[in-house]
Amino acid sequence: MKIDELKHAGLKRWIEEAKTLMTPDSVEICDGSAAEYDRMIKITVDAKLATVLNESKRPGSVLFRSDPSDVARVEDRTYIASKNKEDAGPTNNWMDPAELKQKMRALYKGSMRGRVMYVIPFSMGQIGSNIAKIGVEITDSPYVVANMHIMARVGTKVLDVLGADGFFVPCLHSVGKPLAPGETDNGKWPCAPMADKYISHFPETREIWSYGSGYGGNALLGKKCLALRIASVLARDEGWLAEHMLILKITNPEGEVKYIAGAFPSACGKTNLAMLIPTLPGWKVETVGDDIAWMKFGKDGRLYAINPEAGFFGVAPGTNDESNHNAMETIKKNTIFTNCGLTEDGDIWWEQIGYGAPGKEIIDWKGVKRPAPKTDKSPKGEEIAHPNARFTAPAKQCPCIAKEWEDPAGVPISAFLFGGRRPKTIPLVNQSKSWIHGVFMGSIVGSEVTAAVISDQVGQVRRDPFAMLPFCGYNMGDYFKHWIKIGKTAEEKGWADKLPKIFFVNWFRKNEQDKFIWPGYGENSRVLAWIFDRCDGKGKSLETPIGTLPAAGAIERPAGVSEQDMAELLRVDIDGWKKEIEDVRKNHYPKFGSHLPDELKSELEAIEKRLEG
Ligand code: GTP
Ligand code: SPV
Ligand code: MN
Repeated sequence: MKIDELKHAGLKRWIEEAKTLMTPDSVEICDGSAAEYDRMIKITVDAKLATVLNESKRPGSVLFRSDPSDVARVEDRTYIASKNKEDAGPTNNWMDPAELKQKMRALYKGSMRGRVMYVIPFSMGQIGSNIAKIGVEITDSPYVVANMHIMARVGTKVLDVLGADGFFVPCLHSVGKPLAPGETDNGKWPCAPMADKYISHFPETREIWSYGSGYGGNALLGKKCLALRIASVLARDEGWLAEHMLILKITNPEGEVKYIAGAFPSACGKTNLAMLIPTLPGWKVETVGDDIAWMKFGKDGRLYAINPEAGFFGVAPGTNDESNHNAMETIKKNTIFTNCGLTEDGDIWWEQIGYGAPGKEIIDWKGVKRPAPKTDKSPKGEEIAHPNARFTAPAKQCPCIAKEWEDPAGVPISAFLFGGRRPKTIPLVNQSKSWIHGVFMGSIVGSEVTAAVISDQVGQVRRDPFAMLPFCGYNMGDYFKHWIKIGKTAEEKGWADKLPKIFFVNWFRKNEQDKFIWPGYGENSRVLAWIFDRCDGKGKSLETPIGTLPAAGAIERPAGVSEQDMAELLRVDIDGWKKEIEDVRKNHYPKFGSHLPDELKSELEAIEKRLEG
């Protein structure tokens, strides 16, 4: 399709502007076909950016190695450029939109020289569903085009729905590496130096401008940029929720079904929980989504969630047949791997894949030949796969995908889970006493920073409210208010009892030897079963100053967890909580100033009193 054949005048104008600014050699409008996907892969293979994997081991799959400066999201370089700084709030980087655009225009000038400019029409959510949103990404990266084919619904059919005057979010992307005449990438992942990378959002005009990175959430703009940062602003304005949440379907031995949504920060277990195989007999878990949930009230007063994505961009290391069998099945074919190891027999490998690498040598994520590890572990800093190595795979290949995963009406949510990596203090599970107590607890979630972000804070605990710290497109204090408002809306309409119940979980408590106390993964089904029962007002429980915990024996002990461990996992550590709450009062809540809702101040005082008890 040619630009002239486009029906949408605004889209046409925007493409022409981008072309004039970035001066690509040519422009291609993506149709979303399988042939197009294959062509993108061929281009990257010819440029030595991708290696085709062994067809008998990993059919239809390729491995990319990125630049060492371009291996994860870059929060320091991510901007919310609202007109007023206050609207971006204390947790986002801000710059004046006009100033930022001026800076970025200078970078974009000529940045696609020697490259093709691809125009990718995409839909987040089922094409044509009234919850879905259309975006159009302009990019000079065939890697991005191929990934977008998997992660979103792309192509001509999206343009048909967009029509002549439909709303779309313009998403501008350039890797920021123009090519001289005759130059090719020749095996070197194209990107710009760190100081020139910008992942920018203009919430008022619903625009995304990304420059200089080709990796993950920095470059696949439908995901974090549109479906969370821009969508959170739309959700605030329109009365719905755009959240960093997995969605799972759980069936108990009696055949009763519930849907649970869970927000954990990046690399804290969403994909794994969404695909879990219960160790508890008779229970079943199926996947609706593994990263993002968009939720609206249904006519019956329940919150209905859709997964706006079409694929998984999952953390590779730690994924194995035991921890996540369903993910291992999903990535058996038609998968794009990034920053994994490459074995002698042409397959991928990573730390904790469950087996040592075959053969004598392996190529690590930097492209360096190394002795093949005999076990599946490597010393810290010497990993064969980058700790944020990822797989991109179609959701429909997942053996436990729920049959309703593409239902445009969504699934009704019974429970919200919040959690993070907390070596101490936070118990295995804790139910909130009310909606507002749940919002309070969501607002104070803390977690160790993981390799999903380039940061010198990796391993340190930071507050990550609702697992949305890097993804909220507006003032986080106002975001708390929005959650409170959702509760009030339900109350006013007589739906309060239909609101999801709110729970806090922590699979990551450690003992003195720095080992996880809780086995996690499939054993998390024991906690899900208690939560399931609590949603029906069942499940033996205990009222405590921090919330409602399982009574002793209410969660059956998994093998390898001693009675003492179990008591520790469910202990209310009063002194630890006093410190936690003191930190919230002194360091966390003051950041939000006048944007902090009074309801949360009251909750803070109430928990302080209960802890003094
Ligand atoms: P993003 O895609 O970055 O949003 O991450 P995610 O929240 O989907 O995390 P994911 O499920 O990919 O897990 C990240 C890492 O945590 C992997 O290495 C997992 O093996 C590990 N992990 C997941 N669940 C558990 C658990 O229950 N216990 C322990 N100890 N580790 C877990
Ligand atoms: C995350 O960091 O939460 C991810 C990976 O899901 S990325 O798409 O890179 O944001
Ligand atoms: Mn994520």
